[in-house]
Amino acid sequence: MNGSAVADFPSTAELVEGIQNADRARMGQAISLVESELPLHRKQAEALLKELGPAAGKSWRIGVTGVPGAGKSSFLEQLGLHITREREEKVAVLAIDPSSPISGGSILGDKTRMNDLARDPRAFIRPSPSGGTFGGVARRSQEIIRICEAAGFQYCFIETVGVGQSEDLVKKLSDVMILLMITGAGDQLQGIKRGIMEVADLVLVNKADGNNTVPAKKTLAELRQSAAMLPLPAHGRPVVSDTCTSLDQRDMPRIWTHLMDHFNSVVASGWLKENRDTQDRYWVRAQLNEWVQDELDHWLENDAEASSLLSSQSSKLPFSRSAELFRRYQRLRGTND
Ligand SMILES: Nc1nc2c(ncn2[C@@H]2O[C@H](COP(=O)(O)OP(=O)(O)OP(=O)(O)O)[C@@H](O)[C@H]2O)c(=O)[nH]1
Ligand SMILES: [Mg+2]
Repeated sequence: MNGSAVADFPSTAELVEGIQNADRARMGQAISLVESELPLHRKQAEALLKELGPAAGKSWRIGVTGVPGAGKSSFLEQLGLHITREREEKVAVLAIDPSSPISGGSILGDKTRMNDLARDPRAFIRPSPSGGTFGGVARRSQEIIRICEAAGFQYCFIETVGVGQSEDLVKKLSDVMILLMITGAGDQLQGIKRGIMEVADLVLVNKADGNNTVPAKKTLAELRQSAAMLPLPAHGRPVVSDTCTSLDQRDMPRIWTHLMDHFNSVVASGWLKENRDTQDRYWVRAQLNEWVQDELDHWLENDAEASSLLSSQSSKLPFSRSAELFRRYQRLRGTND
């Protein structure tokens, strides 16, 4: 782009039109726009999302988590193909990766393991960027989901990449969480007792095929015993568990029924709407926190008095220095706005 540091995007109207036609290239540009941290882009992103607003919010959002190698990508490929081919509906898959340096390698793997789905005209796959400490996809997932919804994708799957904090994030983006498990992982059952099941609405013991069919059923039975001792999830519906294989489509109609039963129940109880409102409040605060933090950092680095107080060699205690900085910052906020 003429060597300029600011990448230019098509006009908001062009992006809106492209998204409404589910044009992959335009969707990609719109996602890059909302991921951008430049203030100029933020303004355009705000305008774009406002335009998309009325059409957005109409998909089911489904989080998929599980230890590395549990088969999340393979499962999404099969369930995704079930939706696009059998049901003739549209599917978006996003990967969330808050710890990119560790799991960057699996991103490429994800691409290869969703080969057929990636080529399907009814599917849109957005892998997580492989750099950065808190990937753009994670930071702007809410907005990316809205772009997919405005493009008519009825189902947005969000795959966690890596373990740990990503479950929490994905839970805050999803209406329903699927936990994929595998046999022979005793520590996973320990994990269940410690609370990993608390994030899950549907638990599937994957790879229940060939020689592993019987062990998978045994794992399912153990899992049900453990689950029976756990408190009910917030929506009040007991966790559903089953086995499945992600080698092909054979189990997908059954899994689909589990999912739809869940949606019917949480829509009827009013929980889904309530949960989305709670999630929206969380994301508003998270976004605000991020901007205020950026502003504060900018001030600390660029205001001469602030940076000298920060790096003060004086005998003042850190607590007093922060208190003074905070008073100055408040004064600044009071006079500048
Ligand atoms: N036999 C069998 N193998 C499976 C099944 N699902 C996945 N696999 C295999 O398990 C390996 C890991 O599968 P992935 O789908 O990449 O697992 P993942 O959970 O997405 O892995 P990460 O993204 O790296 O965390 C691959 O070699 C798959 O072919 C299954 O249902 N049955
Ligand atoms: Mg994967």
